[in-house]
Amino acid sequence: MQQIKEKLLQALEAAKTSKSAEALEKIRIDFLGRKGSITTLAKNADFSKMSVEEKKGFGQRLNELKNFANEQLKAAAEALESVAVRHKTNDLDLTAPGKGRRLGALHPITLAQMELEDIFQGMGFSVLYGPEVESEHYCFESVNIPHDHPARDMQDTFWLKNQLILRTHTSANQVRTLERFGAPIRAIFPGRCFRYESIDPSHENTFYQCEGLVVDKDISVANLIAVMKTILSQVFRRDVRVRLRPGYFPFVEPGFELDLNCLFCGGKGCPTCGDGWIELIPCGLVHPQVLRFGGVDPREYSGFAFGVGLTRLAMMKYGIRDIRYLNCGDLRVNEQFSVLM
Ligand code: FA5
Repeated sequence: MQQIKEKLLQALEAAKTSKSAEALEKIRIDFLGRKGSITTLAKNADFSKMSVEEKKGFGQRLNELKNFANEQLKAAAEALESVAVRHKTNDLDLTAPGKGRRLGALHPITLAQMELEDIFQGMGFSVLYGPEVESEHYCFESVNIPHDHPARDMQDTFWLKNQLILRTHTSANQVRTLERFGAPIRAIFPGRCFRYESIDPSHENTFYQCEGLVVDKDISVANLIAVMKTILSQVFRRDVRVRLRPGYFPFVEPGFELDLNCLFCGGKGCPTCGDGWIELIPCGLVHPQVLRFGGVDPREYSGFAFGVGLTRLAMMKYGIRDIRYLNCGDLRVNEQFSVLM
């Protein structure tokens, strides 16, 4: 029996190196199976030649041997399993590519919008948001663009089936706001606008504007220009060249276009700007008819309004030459701005 015990231990030791469940099963069969050495030992014992005491002693030792073999096999199987689990869960493969965690980044337009909101709030403006799905009335009629007005052609529109539209400009909030809050008012309305446009480096069908509206007593073009200058110097934090030229919008009188000297080409002309100037902030004094539509008496109040091209402002500020990068969904565009969060 002692010999069998030693053989069993040797076989188990050998099985440790092979680390396979099959090797253990073979040992079990070799020792405890129907023809296994322990079973055969019991079968071949000649009990007729043994005294009662000897029979008793033999049976006891045989049982001890069987128990010993079973325990050893069980322990070996458990050890094998825990190694397998460890390999499955903790396997360290130094050649596998790393799983880095990335920090999120705000979109450059969001960053520009947050900055504008901060600057305007610092000047006492409220920040209001209007609906992107808008009625024809607020988008056009209330800003003095009736159904048959040629100015409707300036903004090609997406129509929904229910006669609502995707707003083409944030000016749609002017009369909404006057109706709700009356005068005096000082507010900006940043948000997304939509136009059926041919896409090029400075035109998208989905872009952002930031409208501003000031209505109070004795508001003049001087107030408008002062606010525009403050905004641009704070946004760009350096001297930028601008030009003011007459512009036509039915909801302002007089109306202007404030253009920014292109920061990419320094005004020489490039694919982003065309002729060296970027059309950035159309503006003007609020047309008396718009005040009337909003329930404000133009004999008592006057005002100015402007519509910052927020997407283009973000492009200029962050050096993005082509507007198409902004909506393309390529995270490499955003990731560059994570440090700015
Ligand atoms: C307007 O939308 C007027 N509502 C702005 C306004 C407000 C004038 C208040 C007077 C008083 P315009 O169509 O020019 O104007 O657009 C304003 C700005 O939005 C442009 O200068 C430009 O910076 C930006 N913009 C217009 N269309 C696009 C486009 N397709 N893609 C990117 N930016 C655009």
